Amino acid sequence: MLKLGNALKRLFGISLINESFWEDLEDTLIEGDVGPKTASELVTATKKICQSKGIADGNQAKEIFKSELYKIFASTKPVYYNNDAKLSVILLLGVNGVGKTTSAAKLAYWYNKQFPDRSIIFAAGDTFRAAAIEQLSIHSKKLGLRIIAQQHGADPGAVIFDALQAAQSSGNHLVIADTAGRMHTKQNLIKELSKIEKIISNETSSIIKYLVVDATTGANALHQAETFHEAIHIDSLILTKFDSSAKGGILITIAKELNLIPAFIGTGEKYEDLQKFSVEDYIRKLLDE
Ligand SMILES: Nc1nc2c(ncn2[C@@H]2O[C@H](COP(=O)(O)OP(=O)(O)OP(=O)(O)O)[C@@H](O)[C@H]2O)c(=O)[nH]1
Ligand SMILES: [Mg+2]
Repeated sequence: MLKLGNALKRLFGISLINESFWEDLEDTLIEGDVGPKTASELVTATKKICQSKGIADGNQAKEIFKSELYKIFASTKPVYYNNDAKLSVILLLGVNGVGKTTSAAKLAYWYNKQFPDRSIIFAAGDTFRAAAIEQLSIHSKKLGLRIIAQQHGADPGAVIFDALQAAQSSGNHLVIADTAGRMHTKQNLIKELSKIEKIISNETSSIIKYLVVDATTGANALHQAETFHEAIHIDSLILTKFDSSAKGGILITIAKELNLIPAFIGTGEKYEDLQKFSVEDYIRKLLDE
């Protein structure tokens, strides 16, 4: 499934480690979208332990490497909707085309199955792109869920405010809010997100901010996560397009640098193509399967 995994398994498959092994490992990690700094630190730490323990066998080195990987993920914790609060909001954020709207629909499908007695509505918070409202409306029809929308160009904060009012008066429990794809370099757009968050926090403290990140964008995904996290504190990621084309290493770097991991991964375009992210599964696929 993951290109990085294939390369790592091949590399650790050797019986005797030589000096070029460590260079190859670092190159492999970087090629698999692990950032250069993280790759270098991982290799240095693994090499040091292997040398101190006199390990020269690929398979044993793999186990040391694995425990170094686990250390990176040890303090990360994904955030999920739980049905405790009377009203909760999931806000989907991210740059253009990463899969926010699709993920909004997949999440609605997911939580509808998990908590059938909780009612979900959509807020069409992407008022910037002309077709965005229609795109979410189509999902809402297919899923049989209500959508709160205004016209193209309306204030997204006002749409989300409307959705919160509608949810409160109809007794809905979860508002899943789409937003416009923001260029992460535009500070003014990111400031706008703080305004949306303020509107939500006036109504409920149960808000989950998911940054949607495209797994195929590589190093740029770290930059996106850094910028959004600094601007508006992200709770977890949704890593989309984590199917055949993804190299898979970027989430190691994001976990190490920002202490953020995916709550969910998207593995295709259908509603069912959303899975909870599991560190154990990820590391197993990377090194063992
Ligand atoms: N293979 C694959 N494709 C995906 C996944 N998630 C989304 N897509 C596709 O990516 C494209 C963009 O998805 P959207 O949900 O429209 O992305 P967006 O972030 O809302 O885009 P903007 O609103 O334009 O910023 C669509 O063709 C989706 O079908 C995924 O997990 N895997
Ligand atoms: Mg969209």
